[in-house]
Amino acid sequence: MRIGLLAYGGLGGSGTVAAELAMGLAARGHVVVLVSSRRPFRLDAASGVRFVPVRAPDHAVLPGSLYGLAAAGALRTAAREHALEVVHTHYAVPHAASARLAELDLPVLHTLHGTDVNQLGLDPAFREVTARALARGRVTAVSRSLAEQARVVFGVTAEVVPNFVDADRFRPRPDRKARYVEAGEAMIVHASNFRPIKRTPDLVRAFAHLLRRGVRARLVFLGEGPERPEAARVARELGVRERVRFLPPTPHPEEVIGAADLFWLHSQEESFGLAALEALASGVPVVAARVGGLSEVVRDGETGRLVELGDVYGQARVSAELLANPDRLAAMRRAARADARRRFDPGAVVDRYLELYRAG
Ligand code: GMT
Repeated sequence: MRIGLLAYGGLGGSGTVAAELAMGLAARGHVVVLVSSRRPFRLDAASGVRFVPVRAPDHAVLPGSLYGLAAAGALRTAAREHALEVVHTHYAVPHAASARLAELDLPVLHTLHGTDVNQLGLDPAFREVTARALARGRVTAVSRSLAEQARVVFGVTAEVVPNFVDADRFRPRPDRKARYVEAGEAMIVHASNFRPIKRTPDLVRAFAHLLRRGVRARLVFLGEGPERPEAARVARELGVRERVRFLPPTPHPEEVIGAADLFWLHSQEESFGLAALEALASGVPVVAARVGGLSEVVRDGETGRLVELGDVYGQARVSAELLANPDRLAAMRRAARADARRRFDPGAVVDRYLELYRAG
């Protein structure tokens, strides 16, 4: 098929999913055109995916950049020039409306990712126009939790097609642990875009509690974003800065995540938690706040532990318990990897999207 994807680029999870899907489709011989604000971080230049940037001009008369309109224009041009047969948008605001505005005479599938529904989707500026655009196509959501929110917010029925992980790439890498921590120390990793919704300063607070329990550990932050300075400030304030390491974003997060003992998240909201899934596939149990779709990804007690939102003591306590029990941790590591492989296989997800494209 000739498939057009419209997604945000950069570091975000929705852009990562779109890039991985694009590469999976291209590897099966489909022609894939990825229209995006920026080149997705993980899009491999050798994948064969054609990248079309959205150019949103600034003009003195405009109140701001008209990204949504420019995305419609780029999509329409791409559809014509590449003879697209189907379009698949990722992240509904503004991409669902952009696809409608492009007036494509093609089947359109929309995938909802998270804050496009429960934050931007709730904004009166976007809600109705997005709901009407979604109603014109088929809709999927990355978790049951998000599909339920989409029903309430947009009045749409979304099929759940979960995110997926390449378990050959995301695999245990214990040999790399010595690069990040000293012998005898536990390695805890968090990877994100450091937006306020990720509550990264709370992770530092939880880490300080962990150290107070006598656990020898280091917290490795992977990524970049607005709250990174605040996380560093809290680490200094709590006297743990020298045990917290900040690493820049990398197209190869698997090399860091796979070396860890635990992966931490404490997001305010998380429709799925792609980084958590990547940790599980790497054989790294996840300790996280029980929000959104995370309980669909992490099996509490089997592949990780979930605590109540805001319970930074709980985050530290359950982590200390796991780290103090090597047999339990090893069993959880095995269960995490096996479960991720079984339930979030890329092949099955690519198959399902192809069925939806063909169904029109
Ligand atoms: O919705 C967002 O906040 C942004 C989005 C992104 O582009 O990073 O993240 C969402 O989509 C990811 C991929 O499906 C999910 O893994 C994230 O859980 C989800 N983020 C939130 O729900 C906060």
